[in-house]
Amino acid sequence: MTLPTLLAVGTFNDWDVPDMRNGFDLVTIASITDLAGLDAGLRGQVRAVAYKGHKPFDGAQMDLLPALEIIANYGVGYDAIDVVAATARKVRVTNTPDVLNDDVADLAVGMLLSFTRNMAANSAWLARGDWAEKGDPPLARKLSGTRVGIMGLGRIGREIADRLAAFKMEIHYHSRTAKDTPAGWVWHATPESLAASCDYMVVALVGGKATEGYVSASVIAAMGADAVIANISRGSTIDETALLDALENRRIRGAALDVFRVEPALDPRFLALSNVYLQPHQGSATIETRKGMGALQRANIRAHLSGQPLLTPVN
Ligand code: 8YV
Repeated sequence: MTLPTLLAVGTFNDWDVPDMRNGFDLVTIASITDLAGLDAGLRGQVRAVAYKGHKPFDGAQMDLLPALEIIANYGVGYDAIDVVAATARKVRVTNTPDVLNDDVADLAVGMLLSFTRNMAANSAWLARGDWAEKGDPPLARKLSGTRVGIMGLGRIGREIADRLAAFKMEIHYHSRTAKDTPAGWVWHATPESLAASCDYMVVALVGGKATEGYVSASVIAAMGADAVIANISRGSTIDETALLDALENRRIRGAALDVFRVEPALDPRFLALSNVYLQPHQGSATIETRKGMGALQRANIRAHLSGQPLLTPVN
């Protein structure tokens, strides 16, 4: 019996590979940009793609895989995949929602605390010997009891809000329509209204065209000079030039960012700032969650190939 050909795109963890070989003829490439270089005969066999990456996967690339039936994305955000092009080609797309909610929310809270309590600078202070030499570092700023604004109260936004509610924070949020929330959470009809009503704003929007630059220059301008922005969604959701201008000119207090418009070669202007706390896109990056994401990705592929309903379909 010939096994279905699975094309794994991206660098997977060692624990993913044995299961990708189990029942599949596995072909691997490091990046979708390597696809055209793959032998045409081999490309013609590929029925499923396990996609891990943030580079665009478009219709022209799908056309290089004439037997393609499913693209299973490793990640909840599938903005790199042209879903319209996939649907037009009757190619199913899946993602990995929910399994990473806790980790992304944990990181959002951790970044807010790290930023506002000066944890990176204080650690460096101690490591340099400044504690003994100069005494205590400059005082930090408080998180508990302040006002947070969640931009996008989807599954991850909700997990972040639930955690920050335990920090006795006043919860404000913006989404298209008001949601069913605990009493006292305040819905804002516009992103500007949210920005004007919080001390800390956490961006938890989905990525893609619809939310590109959603946190615009006018939204950033609506934030108070003492306000902090955090982003764990996609770099594309914020007007990055407007954000950099605001940070450089101290029109906002600071930013805690896990995502950037260009990754990993982020805008070097970020590196010159002292009012930021930056992470290299680590939201889902724990062993436990990455194992869960890989398992869900493969479960979707197996479901499709055995004629079962997809677990987490996108189209
Ligand atoms: C990435 C993510 O998938 O889930 C998402 O949308 O951005 C991440 O979990 C991860 O960086 C692997 O590419």
